[in-house]
Amino acid sequence: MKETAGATDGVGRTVEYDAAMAEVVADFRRTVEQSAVRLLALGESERNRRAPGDEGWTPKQIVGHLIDSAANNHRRFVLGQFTSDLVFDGYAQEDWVRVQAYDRADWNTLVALWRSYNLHLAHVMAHAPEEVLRGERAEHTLDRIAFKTVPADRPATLEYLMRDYVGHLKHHLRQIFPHES
Ligand code: NI
Repeated sequence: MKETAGATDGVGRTVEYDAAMAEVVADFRRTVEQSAVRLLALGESERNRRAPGDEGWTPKQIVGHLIDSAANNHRRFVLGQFTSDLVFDGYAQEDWVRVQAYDRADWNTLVALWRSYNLHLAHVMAHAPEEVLRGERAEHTLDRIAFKTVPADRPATLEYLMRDYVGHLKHHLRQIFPHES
């Protein structure tokens, strides 16, 4: 699913978002480490088979898209710690996947980059001060850039954006490994 087309669920106070941030980060790290092992074990034909999903991407393109998501959200997670708003641009996701020719990239390199980039984002999340994470921002673009959007007239938090990032990552991993929770 596109990050710009997620279902609206208000400010995200659903069961999915109730865990403490430390648990979210621990779960995120575990997901990344375990998935990296499983991704590397995929055979050549499995990596290049179209996975279920609106985009019709292969696992290679999905991992590429997740690297793009990591890169775009990296800037948001950093900037959001010293700006008062959460006003960020989206990115043309299909175009990013296309021009980077992820379908022809080396699989081991892609998975290693995906793993390392996400472990760094976990580190960034773990070191963001709680008051910064929880501070409500009236001005934001999460009605457009979030996976599960926040209405423009409701405040958003950096914590929400980080949790939403992990939710998006898991959504795409389920396209590759549909039998996982
Ligand atoms: Ni996506």
